[in-house]
Amino acid sequence: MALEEIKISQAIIKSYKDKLLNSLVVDVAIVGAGPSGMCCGYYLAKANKKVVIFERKLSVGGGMWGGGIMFNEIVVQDKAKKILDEFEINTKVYEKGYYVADAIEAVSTICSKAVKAGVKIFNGLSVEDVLIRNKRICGLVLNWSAVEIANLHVDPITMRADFVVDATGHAAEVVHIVERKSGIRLKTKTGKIMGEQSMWAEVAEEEIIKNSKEVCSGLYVCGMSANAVFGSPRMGPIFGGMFLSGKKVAETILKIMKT
Ligand code: 48F
Repeated sequence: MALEEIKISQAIIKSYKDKLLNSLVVDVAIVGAGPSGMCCGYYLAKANKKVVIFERKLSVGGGMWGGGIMFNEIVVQDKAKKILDEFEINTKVYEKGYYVADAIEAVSTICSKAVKAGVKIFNGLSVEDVLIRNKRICGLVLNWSAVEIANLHVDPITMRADFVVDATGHAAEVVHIVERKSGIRLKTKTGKIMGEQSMWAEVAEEEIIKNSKEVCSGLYVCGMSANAVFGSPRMGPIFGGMFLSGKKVAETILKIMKT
């Protein structure tokens, strides 16, 4: 049978169109496919929720591919090792309480498990704004990253979600948009984004768990975004907090959905 280029194009266009149309109204929309966002998505999808992740880059994985200074190994502590075990990611004991894993195995496995659990990941799409109704964040405004990079004057599209998660890492981009445009008081001590503090792994890994929560009605933060918004330190290439944080936000949202 001869392969027809037009059929190949039709197959891609039709199936992407269906996937996108089916993702315009969801339970949870996550911005950023780094370790925390993918982990959050996995636990939500495992509980049969409709979840999408929008990722600016072509690649998922955020800051995890490069471990520390591009030595592609990650470190996790006791509490988080259980999550890596659940994902069936190999770990080795480095010293008591310190485990190492291959960064490539970690990114690719978490992504695969998340997608197989039902998460739809849209790469190459950037979130440039939010929908706010009655002071609740209830959707996202999307454009191709290529449009953003080329600075083209092209209007975006929108999607709705019952819950939105900012998993954009150090930049906390979604919360910045809300702060800049809405005047909504955030649930931080100051009511504003408090800003990330200098590196202190132990404190950062403790605080990220309590910071992983709702920051204003409808909008949750997980991963490094949580510490940036609530004024906690960064932690460097220990990734346990990222997984635990994504899981905590998923569990929090699931609990609210049940009530
Ligand atoms: O930065 P990132 O990996 O966030 P994370 O899950 O993990 C942080 C760690 O990688 C590391 C660390 C660990 O100790 O400190 O930094 O908190 O992934 C964030 C993802 O969000 C995407 C970005 O390309 C990256 O892949 N992203 C950021 N802004 C947007 C976005 C946006 N506006 N729209 C779509 N994607």
